[in-house]
Amino acid sequence: MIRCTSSHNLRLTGAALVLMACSAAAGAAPDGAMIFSDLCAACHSETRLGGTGPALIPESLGRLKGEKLQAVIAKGRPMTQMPGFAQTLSVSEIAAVADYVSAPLAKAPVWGVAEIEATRSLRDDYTPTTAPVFMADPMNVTLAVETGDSHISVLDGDTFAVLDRFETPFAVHGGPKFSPDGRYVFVMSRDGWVQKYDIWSLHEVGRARAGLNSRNIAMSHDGKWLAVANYLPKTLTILSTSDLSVAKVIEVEGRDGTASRVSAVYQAPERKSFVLALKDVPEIWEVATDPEAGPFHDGFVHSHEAGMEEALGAEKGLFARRRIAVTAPLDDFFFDPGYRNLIGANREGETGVVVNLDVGREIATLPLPGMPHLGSGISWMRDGRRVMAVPHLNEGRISIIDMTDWSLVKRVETSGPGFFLRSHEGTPYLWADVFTGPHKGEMHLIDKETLEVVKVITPEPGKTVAHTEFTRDGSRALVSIWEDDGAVIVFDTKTQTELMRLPMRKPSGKYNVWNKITFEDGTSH
Ligand code: DHE
Repeated sequence: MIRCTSSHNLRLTGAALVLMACSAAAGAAPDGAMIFSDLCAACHSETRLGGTGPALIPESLGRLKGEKLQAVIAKGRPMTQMPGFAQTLSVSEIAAVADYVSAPLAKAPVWGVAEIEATRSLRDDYTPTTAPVFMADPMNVTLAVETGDSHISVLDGDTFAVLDRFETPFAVHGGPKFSPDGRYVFVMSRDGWVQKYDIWSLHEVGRARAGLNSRNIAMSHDGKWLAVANYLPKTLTILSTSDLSVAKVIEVEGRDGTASRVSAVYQAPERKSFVLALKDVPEIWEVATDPEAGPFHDGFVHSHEAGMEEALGAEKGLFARRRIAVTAPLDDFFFDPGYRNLIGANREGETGVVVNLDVGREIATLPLPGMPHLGSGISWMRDGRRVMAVPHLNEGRISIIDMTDWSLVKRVETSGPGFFLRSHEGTPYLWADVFTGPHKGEMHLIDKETLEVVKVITPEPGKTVAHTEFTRDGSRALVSIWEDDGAVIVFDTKTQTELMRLPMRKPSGKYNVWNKITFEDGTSH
């Protein structure tokens, strides 16, 4: 028997301890898989697909790789269950675990109807009320997502009192989606969990894991279905909003059979459909949410001859699917208010495209260099013409596009790359943040008529200040100090003075019920 002298934490099992200590003594590279199994699997699961802790696969880790990932393993994550392993593992062992979790899974995991159903749980302590359990205006309720400790604060939109603060799944991303009457809200995490919460009862209804790595969710025009765009597996999951049961899992494959991730899915209420873009294949799909829909012809083949639908594979009815070919896969997109046109961009490209959804083809290109963030696009009427504004993720400017002739009206220079843009018909300004770089604490107010920056607010120099939401009447703007010991600041939109500061844990997006369910000009999808 080899006697080893290196000291390892005694939480390791005997077999792992002997193997690791001996491999260190023999100069062999540490075994990341074995260390993972011993120290990490209890929370993140042997499959790496997540348990009480998040999934540890490249799709979920995203930009968290190399030294950054090793630092998280060494130091842990404050305010979470993730401990630091610097005292337990050597530098090379930490690197081995980081390499192990950064490697793609050997086999694509199966995540179909049965697997999703097995995760679905409805709260047995939930009893729906017949009226809101609070006095506040339910239409002015505003949710603030706190990513620092995975909670959502439910705010009274008049007094800003916290009506409830409930726990969410880890790493909520994208806008929560409200039922058309504003009573229920659905929240999605990057690990594919969908949570249903009853705002009137201030109570969670239940949750289900609709994917293993997901992008965003969309609500159908009638509030009956929730679409979940997934990266892993390459599917679109459709859940029933009533009890989160699976209505359909659609395998996402291009016309040539290539499987694809879904960049994002949005509802197109006027069209009674979901519209999604495929990330790995140059196609847009439209999926009907109307039982009377169709026949849906593929955008590739335009034949309206009677009797040709069957031969062309046209689909009818609920969840009928139509494909539209585009020049390059789209990462992100936006619609005109009538949902006739989709404005999309591929983040690597220099141009955006306008796709007319009625005729099923591209009709214009847009000059949009610099990673446009179309998911944050907003539009409004200016001088009788509708214009849209888009921030860029790697350039300090905002592009303003005329939505009638698709010309570039102006590039508004800001002090750094921004992430979110918001406005409201009750304010003459766009509120545009700077998310990265030395000016990350600056919020630009841009006049919607002159397109000039009229004011820059820096509520807390040096801290990230991002994402604005307005109250129902637009008289108040809520802005996040996007830090662990952060806050949501309430501004008077007329005077732009600070009225109040609500302490929060790394607050990200805020979402006002009224603005969302009425598709208020100036709000995101
Ligand atoms: Fe987001 C919305 C894509 C990184 C916070 N983000 C969205 C939407 C898309 C998107 C498609 C619209 C979904 C919706 O609301 O239905 N986001 C992407 C990316 O591709 C990107 C750049 C890379 C990625 O990792 O996915 C990205 N996003 C981030 C972040 O790093 C942010 C700042 C922090 C986080 O929580 O991950 C972030 N994204 C947000 C937020 C929204 C969002 C808060 C909702 C904004 C809204 O007002 O609706």
